[in-house]
Amino acid sequence: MPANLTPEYLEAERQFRQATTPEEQIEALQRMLALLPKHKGTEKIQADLKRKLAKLREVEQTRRVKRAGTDPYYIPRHGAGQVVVIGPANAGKSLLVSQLSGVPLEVADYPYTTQKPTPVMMPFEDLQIQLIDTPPVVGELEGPLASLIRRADETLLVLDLSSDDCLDQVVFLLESLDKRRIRLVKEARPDDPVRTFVERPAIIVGNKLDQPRADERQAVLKESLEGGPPFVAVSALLGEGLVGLRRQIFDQLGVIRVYAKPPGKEPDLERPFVLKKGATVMDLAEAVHRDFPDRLKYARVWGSAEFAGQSVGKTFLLSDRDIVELHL
Ligand SMILES: Nc1nc2c(ncn2[C@@H]2O[C@H](COP(=O)(O)OP(=O)(O)OP(=O)(O)O)[C@@H](O)[C@H]2O)c(=O)[nH]1
Ligand SMILES: [Mg+2]
Repeated sequence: MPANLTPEYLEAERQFRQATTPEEQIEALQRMLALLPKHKGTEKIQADLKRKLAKLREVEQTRRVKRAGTDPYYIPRHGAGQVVVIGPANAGKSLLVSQLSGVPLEVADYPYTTQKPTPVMMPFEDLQIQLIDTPPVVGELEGPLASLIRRADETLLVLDLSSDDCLDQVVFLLESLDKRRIRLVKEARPDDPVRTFVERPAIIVGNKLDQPRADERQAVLKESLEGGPPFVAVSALLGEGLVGLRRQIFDQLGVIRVYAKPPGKEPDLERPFVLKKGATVMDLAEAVHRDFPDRLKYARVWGSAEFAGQSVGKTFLLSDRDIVELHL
């Protein structure tokens, strides 16, 4: 029986052959599997794809375990989320990350100051968010950095508003990301093997707002990025715009903080549970203890509920900063 492979499938197959990293290979295989017409005639191809996928995942898994600690581009996630900071040379990435985190980093007015990805923690209210400073993107985006961006929760793309090149730079960078099948967006949809792209929430940061004509350039940039990720102009040097940027970084992560309150006791406001936006009382129960979901009867919520301490069911949608008492 003929397999009747679609053009989309053949395109995914081409992507598989051209993939340069195991992550890209896995992604292309997943897409091939999703796009493969499922009938008697394709059973052998299906089995073959599944075998290849299982093999690659295994290789990738051992590679990760081995590389943790030795591969500078493999950085375990810490805190409420992982945010990778990319951009052209000298844009001020390191100074910005340093200002946001309070951790001194090497900053200099020549390119390639930063040689390898450097993770630091940025305090935000009662949370810590991981920021990763990276070496500049010069020319095409390289595989390891692309993989880092895919694994991370969010990307900050930093541009230099003191340079007339900033618009060309962002266009070029977004194109290089496109070639690696990554799209930076305002609100990312979950990864779907049928789609050729992965989406990652991002913020485009125009830095060096203190420089002459930076204002004009930021206006142009803002207009041309309309419909894409949010744009924020800052001066890392003067600390201008950084309060808003921190908030924006948190907002783009798509997480909420929830405080658990044992019945009859005060809530633990020191250690929020970090959950995905859209999480329910049930998701919190799972995060608190693996026995809780089965035993959960109802919850009381302070914050987003209609009135303080309102009793709600398991599917109640939680909001940032809710205080929740789980009743078993
Ligand atoms: N005027 C001004 N200068 C800045 C600002 N941010 C960074 N700089 C300067 O720009 C130069 C480059 O800063 P870095 O933070 O090293 O830039 P980078 O993007 O990390 O550079 P690479 O690591 O080489 O990619 C330094 O001289 C900084 O002092 C800013 O907001 N305003
Ligand atoms: Mg740097």
